[in-house]
Formats: sequence, structure tokens, C-alpha cells
Amino acid sequence: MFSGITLSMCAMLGGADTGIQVIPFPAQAVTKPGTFAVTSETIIAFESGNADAEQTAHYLAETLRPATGFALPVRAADGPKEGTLFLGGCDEDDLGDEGYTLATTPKHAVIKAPGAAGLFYGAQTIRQLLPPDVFADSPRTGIKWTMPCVEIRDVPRFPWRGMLLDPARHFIEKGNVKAFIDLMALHKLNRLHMHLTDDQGWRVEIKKYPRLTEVGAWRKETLVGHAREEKKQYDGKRHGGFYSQDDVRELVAYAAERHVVIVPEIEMPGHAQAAVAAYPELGCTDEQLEVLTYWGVNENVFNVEETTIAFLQDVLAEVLDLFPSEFIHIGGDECPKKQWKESERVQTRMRDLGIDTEEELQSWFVRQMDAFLTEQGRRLIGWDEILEGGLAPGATVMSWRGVEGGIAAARAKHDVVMSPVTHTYFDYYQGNPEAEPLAIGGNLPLETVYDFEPIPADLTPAEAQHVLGAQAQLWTEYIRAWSHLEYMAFPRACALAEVVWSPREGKDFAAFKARLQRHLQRLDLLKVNYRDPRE
Ligand code: TNX
Repeated sequence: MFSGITLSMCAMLGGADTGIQVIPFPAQAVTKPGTFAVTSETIIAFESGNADAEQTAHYLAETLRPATGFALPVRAADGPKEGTLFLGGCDEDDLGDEGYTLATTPKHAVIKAPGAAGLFYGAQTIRQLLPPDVFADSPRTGIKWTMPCVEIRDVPRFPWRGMLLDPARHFIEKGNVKAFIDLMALHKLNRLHMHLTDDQGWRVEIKKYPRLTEVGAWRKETLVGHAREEKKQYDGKRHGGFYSQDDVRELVAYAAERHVVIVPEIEMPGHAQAAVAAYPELGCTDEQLEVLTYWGVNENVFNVEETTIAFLQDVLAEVLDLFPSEFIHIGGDECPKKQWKESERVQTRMRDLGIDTEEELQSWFVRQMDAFLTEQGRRLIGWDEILEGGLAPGATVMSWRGVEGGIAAARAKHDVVMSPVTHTYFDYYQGNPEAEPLAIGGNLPLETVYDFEPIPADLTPAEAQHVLGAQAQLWTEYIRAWSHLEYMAFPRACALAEVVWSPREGKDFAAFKARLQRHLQRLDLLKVNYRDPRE
């Protein structure tokens, strides 16, 4: 480890040889001579009257406490004094809501940021500058809690730094969602997209329609093995669960304290079987369906009656009360048109509405939701199929079948989140399938994630402005256990964090892997069951 050597991000390709072993790597970082030591005498000071700094000061004191054993006092102060770790505001507009500066000298460490999130990210960087043992959950003795002296000026590359969790296929306990939010915060990820409804389960309590969870949250059994196997086998075990509205409020607040916004997804018009099983009048056939017990694209979709649109808007109204997120995800993917083509009611309705094709009908469906959400001051986001038949005026596109949908949307001046299967499907294999636990398929090693460039080369700078960022997906058809989810998520999420946070110039996989060695020690202490990239 050097000290006294000044290097910039561009020159050093990601800090492998410096004391700055931080993931995601900061936008600008230099090391200076010396170290700053956190001792039992250190004071965590916040700028008087700055509530954001006070909150993060407490967060920092709490996160440092278990491993160091220090109960560091948190106090208001006018400025940094010797022996303090100081947090305060600044008016550097170009740092935005999420940027910060961090200056450490042998005397003190100072985080400054114009916004609350920036202060919080400065605290995350401090955690990573300290020895990895700081992530232990019980006191470690004989460790010098020093960090290198640095000057860091850090801003994220993209505002949308997302991860998708899928509690619909396999329910995810509230405590695990919280643990995941903590891990996202550590990696400066800020959007947790929760896929709350699908054919196999409805996972959020809706007061007006209790059967959505009474019936829709439970399935009688689950497919064992891969869906493409000819001989289907089921486990015979009831599976389910849901988040009550109180659970949701608790999760949303927990996430907000860590500067993570939970983006809820209510799927429509496809992936709707759990809802149709609960309320058959929402479907296209007279059949009483059950909550689906296997995986794949499914024909049972919502009908297009006025009452069904009203039902879904009622659902969204409750969702809006629970989730303050500006963006509300309405799904929109994989909606087979078979039942719409075969249903007389749907065909009559198309004639009444003056709609010629089923693709346009889907576009009409999404526009009903777009108008509703826009009126409520929110923004609709959906999977790239919402481009088919014409994009709703306010819609943002999540581009999953590649980046083409994203390119088309950006050219049409719509915002885009890049989430292509090629680089961001963390349910895909990350090594030789023979040696890996069963997964849905694909091949997505760590390096491919790291090499992802969210801005396609053929976009003009103005079009590129519409790319809000990128997101990785943890679909859970083949992920039942939490330890398995961690295995699929890490360290690929560490690579994604660098894709969406760090500057494009200076990205270097070898340097990232070198920094990852230290980072894996942190994940070990956090008891994360990551896949070891050294194996
Ligand atoms: C496609 S991505 C889906 C999901 C599956 C996923 C499995 C998307 C919008 N739809 O329903 O879980 O593939 O990789």
C-alpha cells in the first residue's frame, strides 16, 4: 500500500495499489501521506442544525460500534476539530443530491455533501476505508482502526442504480429484504424494484380486494427441477406469503433511511394468473384457475373490461399510498394475445374502442394506467413490450430483451432503464452449469456484468440523457433459499455497482478484481454467501 503518492482515478485504473479499496470506486480519489485513526476517543460530529448530517452521524456511530466496541459520542459542532469524524453540508451544486467530498488527514475525517444521500454515501466510503474487520458483528481486538488519508470527490454516474427482487415466484421474508437493502446501501445502489405480483403469487395486501392475498398469495405446490424437463414433478408443498400493508410501510421506511427507493411492480395485463385465480371475473375465460405452480409464459391474462381497468386502478391507488416512489412499475411483459383473440367479449370491446390489433389493445391498456398514474403525480415504468402498439405518453421503458427497446424509447424522448438479459440477469448461470446449482439458463460471468456499458454507442448525447441507469434482476423461479439468492447476487452486484456509479473512463476489470479481494473479506464478515470468483 502506498502513502504519500498522489494518483487520480484515470491514471490508476481503479485503485488496486492504493489504500482506496472501495467498491464502487469513487469518481475522483487521491491518497495523501498518513492515516486517520478511529479510537475510543473519536467524536462523530455533525454540523449544528443539519438534520441530515445528524442522522448519518448516528448511522455511522451505530455501524462502527459492533466491531470496534466503541460507543462513539455523536455531537453537534461548528466545524471539524482534532479527533473528530465530521459531517456537514456544502453548496457545491455539481455534487447533486448524491455526491459528496471526503477529506481525511491525520487530524480528522470530513464528509461534506449538499444532500442527505451524499452524506450517507460518504459514510459508506468511510466504512470501506477502514480495515475490513469493521464489518464484523462483534468486537475485534488488536486491530488498529486506521484509514488512509484521502481526498475524494465522488458523484454517481447514473441516478437509477437498481436491483430487482422477485418475491412472487418464491416469497422473500421481510428480514431478508432488509438485509438486502443494507447490502444495496453498502454498494451505493438506490432502487429496489420489487416484483410483487405474478402468475405464481400475489404478495401485497390490498384492503379493497382481500382475496388477492387470501387466495392469490398461496399455491398448492411447486415444480421441482427445470421447467423444460419433459416429466414434470411437484414438491406437494403449499408455498406462499405476502407483505401486509404494515410490513410494506416498515420496508419502505427502512429503505428510505438507507436512501433506497422501493419501486413496486404490479404486473398487467399478463403474468396475472394469481389475481385471476382470486377474482375470476378479471380473466378472459370462465375457467376457475388456480395459482400457477410452474414457470413460463402463461396464456391466462387480464380481460379488458372497464371494471377490470377500475379494479387495477383501485389496486394502484392503494399501492400509491404505500410506496412514495415516483416510478410505479406496471409490468407489461410477456402478454400472449391468444385469449384476447379468442374471447368474444374482448373482440367486441376492441370494436367498441375502435382498436384493430391486440398489440394496440395492450397499448390502450397501458395508456389507461399511464393516465391514472400521471394524474396522481407519478410516472409509469414498464418492460420493453410496452413499446408495441405505441408507447404511452408518460412511459419510461425498462429494456430487458436487449438494449434495442431502450434505444427506441430514448430516440422517442422517453426515459429508459437498461436491464438487458445479456448483462443484468443474475438468475443466469455465472459459471459452468455442470458445477453450479440449477438455474434458469444463460451465461453471465462476473466480467460480463463488469463490462456492461449502459449507454449504447449509437445514441446521440441528447438521447443518452434519457438513460437513467441500469438494473440487475434476481428472478426467483429457481431460487428458493436466501443463501442461494446471495450466491446469485454477489459478487455480480459489486460489478453492477461499479457500472452504474463509477466513471466510464478508468474502468478496469483487473483492478476491480484486485479490489474485490478486500471486499470479499467484508462480505465474509457480513456472512453473505457469495460465489467465490477465485474458484
Ligand atoms: C422473463 S424479464 C421475465 C420474467 C422471468 C425471467 C426469467 C421479464 C420482464 N419477464 O417473468 O422471471 O424472464 O429470466
